Amino acid sequence: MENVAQPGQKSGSNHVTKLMQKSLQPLNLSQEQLRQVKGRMLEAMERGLSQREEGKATMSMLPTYVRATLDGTERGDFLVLELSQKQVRAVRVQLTGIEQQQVQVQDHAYDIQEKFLKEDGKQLFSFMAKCLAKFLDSHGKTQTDFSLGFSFPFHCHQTGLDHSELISWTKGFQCPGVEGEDVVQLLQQAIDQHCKRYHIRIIAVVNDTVGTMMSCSSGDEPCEIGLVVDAGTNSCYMEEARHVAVLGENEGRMCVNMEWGSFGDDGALDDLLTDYDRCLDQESHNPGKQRFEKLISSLYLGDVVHHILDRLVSQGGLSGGIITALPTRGKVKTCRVLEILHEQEGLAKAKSLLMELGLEGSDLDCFHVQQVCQAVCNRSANLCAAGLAAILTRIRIARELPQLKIAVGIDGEMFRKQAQYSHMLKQKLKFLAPECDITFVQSKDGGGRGVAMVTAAAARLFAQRQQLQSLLNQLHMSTENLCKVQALLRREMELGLAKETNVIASTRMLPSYVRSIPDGSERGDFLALDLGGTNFRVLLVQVHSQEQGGVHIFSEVYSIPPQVAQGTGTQLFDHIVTCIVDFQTKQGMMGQKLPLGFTFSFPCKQTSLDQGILVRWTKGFSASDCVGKDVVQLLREAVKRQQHFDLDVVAIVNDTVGTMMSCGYDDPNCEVGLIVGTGTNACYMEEMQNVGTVEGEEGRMCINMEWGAFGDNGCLEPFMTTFDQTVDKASINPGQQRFEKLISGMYLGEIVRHILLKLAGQGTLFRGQASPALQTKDLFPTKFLSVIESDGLAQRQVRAILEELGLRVSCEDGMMVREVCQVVSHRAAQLCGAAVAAVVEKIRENRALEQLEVTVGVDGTLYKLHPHFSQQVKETVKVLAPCCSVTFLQSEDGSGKGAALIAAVACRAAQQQNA
Ligand code: 0WK
Ligand code: BGC
Ligand code: BGC
Repeated sequence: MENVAQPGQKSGSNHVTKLMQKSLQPLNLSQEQLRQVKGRMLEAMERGLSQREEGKATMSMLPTYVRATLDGTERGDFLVLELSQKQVRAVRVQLTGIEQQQVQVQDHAYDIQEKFLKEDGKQLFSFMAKCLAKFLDSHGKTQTDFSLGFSFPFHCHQTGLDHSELISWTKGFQCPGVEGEDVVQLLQQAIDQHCKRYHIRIIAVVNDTVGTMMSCSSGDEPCEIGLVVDAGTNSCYMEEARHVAVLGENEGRMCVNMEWGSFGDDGALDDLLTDYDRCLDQESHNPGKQRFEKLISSLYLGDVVHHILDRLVSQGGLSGGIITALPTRGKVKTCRVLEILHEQEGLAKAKSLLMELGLEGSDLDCFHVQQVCQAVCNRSANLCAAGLAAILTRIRIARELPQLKIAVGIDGEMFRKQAQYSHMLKQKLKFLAPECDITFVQSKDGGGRGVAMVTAAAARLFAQRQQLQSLLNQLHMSTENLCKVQALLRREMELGLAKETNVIASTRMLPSYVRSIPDGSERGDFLALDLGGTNFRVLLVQVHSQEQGGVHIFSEVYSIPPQVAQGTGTQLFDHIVTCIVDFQTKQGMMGQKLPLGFTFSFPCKQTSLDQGILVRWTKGFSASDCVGKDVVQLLREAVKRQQHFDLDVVAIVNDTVGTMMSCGYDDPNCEVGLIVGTGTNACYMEEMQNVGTVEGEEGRMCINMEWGAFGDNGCLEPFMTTFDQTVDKASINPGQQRFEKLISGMYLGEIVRHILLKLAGQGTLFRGQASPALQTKDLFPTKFLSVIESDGLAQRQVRAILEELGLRVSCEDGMMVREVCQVVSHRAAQLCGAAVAAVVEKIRENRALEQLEVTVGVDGTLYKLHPHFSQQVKETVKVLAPCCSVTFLQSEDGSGKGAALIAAVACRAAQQQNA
């Protein structure tokens, strides 16, 4: 073999050139190979993002809980502790300025002794805390209370901005006792121990790529990608939150830490790896791991060069083949490699390196060494470009953009020391991501400033959460308080039932004169009216035997315009009769005089089934000349005013009673009626001997509790918040229906609105701007809560709803509004549950039962349509009435059917009496 040098023997230049080509060719990746790397990176990103459980994909694609780039409102004084391979840097960042945000940075770096990379992790964290104490003693004189951001450039599983578990060390760090631990806790413990003179709270832990992205962002040019090529390499970018499966969100964007260093750990790059890479990997302290990092980052490039030179020497490719092997590994530092690439001094640097390696090194050798270094760096830059191209393409496609203009924050030794590096990247990207116009923004002072920005945003979010929590705590109902409410209602029930105290009771416990639930023998056609809920309904109810199909209902919904509900009694009842005439006409029933059951959902004092004196209006009704009047009479008078028309009103029932009867028709266990809709109320079957306001001791009677008025005597004041007071004062019946105003649909939206006003007023929400829309009474119909709280509703839909109401809403605002709705409706459900518990416990005690089985017939839009309300009521009843097993049966046909059944029972009773 022509002029091949044997060990110790000189070799020809042609042979050396060939050897050089052969040695460097595998490093020279073709455009096609790079495009394949880009394609494989895209697949690995998709696998990492779509993983439902952590750690299954090689590239973890970890959520960082950094959601938004900055909005420039951040202000304050923040500390950053930044750990890197060789140093710990303490940074103090002051964000000031009225309009424009000004940033002032002070910092100091402390070298890390090699031992700290391998000794017990606690040592390392103590060392960091001691550096911080030293820094503060020299910088933080005046202030002692700090929020701190921790820049921790390692593979971590984050579950929040301030909670991060180390998955694996890289870059030569091997400290035991840290992997699997929450690094925020480890550092906080060290800081509490070594920085006793200060009160420092870690509120954010950030990967260095995220710090880089944030520190390179400016108000008008947000960076959306962070790229670090340093001892290690990695990238992060703003991904659509809906693509990050582990989050389960589908709104906004979140910064994802790719941990691309581990790309290829599943063999995806094996076809590109050279023997040098395999040797290097085998010799590393984490073989098989961080394959991409070992091809790109500065911790390894020197070793790659060393292996190539070693191979060249062993094959006679350097210093004429005299030396057969190079000294052990680690001699060639990457910083030397980068110096060798220096246009002017590079060859001289190569010479001194060869000298150090014990080689003479001719000029040609120096040139070859430079070629080796260039090839290794080129490959690093090319592979980095392929990775970056994958990110750019993914962002462009996710945002459905033909062209993408984007800024990339860059940092790390390769960028700082090798000006060519970002230039090589740009060149390659022209080919690998031609549709992208990229601006590289070099991080001025490492990620420190960026970490401070994240910390500032975290501090703002934290303060907002504190303010929100402290406000919402007022609405929190402990079980102890719920028991108190239950006991207070029980006492009011007793007061209401007793003849002597009925007038002072806030819950009037009104006898309904309904003594039993239907027994299925009812028959006939009945007319029913259902007034007092969201809609006014007129119904024809045909009651047949089960064989003949049971109950048939024909109904029509009519509206009660506010001007009628708040007009005169005459107008209201004339409107009712007009609707009945319209219904009968449509049903071809004109001239028929069917028995009528009138569901009238307002407190009426009854002395018989067909007579009810209106005690007060509720739920926004206020028609004049009705209170204190028999509403059946008012209806009959309206009928009289209507020519050629007549009605046979045989029963007036409350909607709770109608609902109980309607459900009782299917479930004989149904002895409680519950309404949670526009208003709220309940009724139940009470023992006659306990009903002091009605003569007779035998049997039972259904009592309309009118629990909406519970607390009108002030007994619920301890549970009232300022928001409840405000809603009550602004209502058309201040001081009345206090319990109803804590629970029912007519008021929940207003409670929410007043809370949002307060939060906006204190700057927690809507950037402190309470828009005119928010000042509008009844801006939030209660159905708004049901929608906002529904599971799986994308935040963007929440924001859309709020924006439709004329509010400017950030992502955080949307989340806080949802939380306010959840707390307000949860309290309502718990209070409703406490009241139901009081009723079923009363029935159980009435019957001296160990265990009571009872069904509650329920109706009302809030109970039926709110996504969580009914479940929360059930859970509360379970806790407060453990000896009662309560079934909640939703009424399908409304209380109109119940009113018709009561009319049927009344007619049957009348027939039997006349028989
Ligand atoms: C439907 C019933 C009606 C009751 C209403 C209450 O048929 O009697 O008043 O539910 O719910 P709301 O319509 O007030 O939500
Ligand atoms: C770590 C990353 C880090 C990168 C750059 C890698 O070894 O796993 O978390 O961002 O180095 O410092
Ligand atoms: C009324 C009750 C009614 C309840 C539910 C309350 O405002 O006072 O009579 O049952 O609303 O509709």
